[in-house]
Amino acid sequence: MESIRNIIVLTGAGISAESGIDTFRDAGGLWEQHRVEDVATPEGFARDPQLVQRFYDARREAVQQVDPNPAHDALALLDQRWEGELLIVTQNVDDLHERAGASRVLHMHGELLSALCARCETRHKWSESLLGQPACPGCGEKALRPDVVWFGEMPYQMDRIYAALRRADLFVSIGTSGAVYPAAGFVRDAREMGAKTLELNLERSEGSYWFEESRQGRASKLVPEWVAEMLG
Ligand code: BJW
Repeated sequence: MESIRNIIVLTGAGISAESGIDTFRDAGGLWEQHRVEDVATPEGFARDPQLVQRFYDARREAVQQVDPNPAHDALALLDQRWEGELLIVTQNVDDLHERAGASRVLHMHGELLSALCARCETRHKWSESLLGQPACPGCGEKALRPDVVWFGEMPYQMDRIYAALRRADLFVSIGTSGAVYPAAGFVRDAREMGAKTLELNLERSEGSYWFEESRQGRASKLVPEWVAEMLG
């Protein structure tokens, strides 16, 4: 541990599962309930905006009813105590890392509690429904969409993520299936750039063989254990 100063943590839906938020690809997950092409692509939104707005309205409402779990709490503690560099890159669109008290958080797939104006491209904090086509507070156009990254769109702040990967001594992946790029490729990038790699997941992920170490179990158990090791 002594050689580790800069840490990059990637989180996915599995870290929020024990807070009561559905994952995507587990049994009963969101992609069993909805067709990805319909609700998570720009083409699906163009075809049926109301369907997509309803899908995200329901999730925006649900996320405001749940609380962070011990895995979010442990990462927030690491954020508060770790003196080296730390970046928590989350694929999650919930705000549970922040509500647990973490501040070094980057939402690469956007945020449920934000709306993006398709006209003026401004992002606005948003906790209400988008179904009734409210006007953009910036430009006044009725062009607000969920501020999330759909398939075929560029995730947020990739330059900042790759810069952190280049500096990282340790890359830790938590609760993600490794099915979606570019996040699924970060482990390879991190290894090539010399970082140690660790996976914490309920089961081995699709890219598990790329990690030097993989621990299986619930995030609410594995993450506090790992953070305790790091903080000694
Ligand atoms: C627990 C647990 C517990 C459960 N404790 N663990 C062919 C090859 C390569 C790439 C492509 C390709 N064809 C197309 C692409 C690109 C495409 C892609 O990856 N497609 C794949 C299907 C192959 N990617 C894109 O289009 C991305 N953009 C892009 O590539 O731009 C170009 C570019 C080029 C070069 C550099 C950079 C960019 C955009 C992807 C956008 C993804 N969007 C979504 C929706 C966001 C909004 C929303 O929430 O609705 O993001 S899809 C969905 O998947 C969501 C998630 O963030 C993402 C990842 O899911 P995650 O988090 O891994 O969840 P699950 O459910 O899959 O896994 C949960 C895991 O937790 C499981 O392993 C469980 O076991 C575990 N678990 N309970 C611990 N208690």
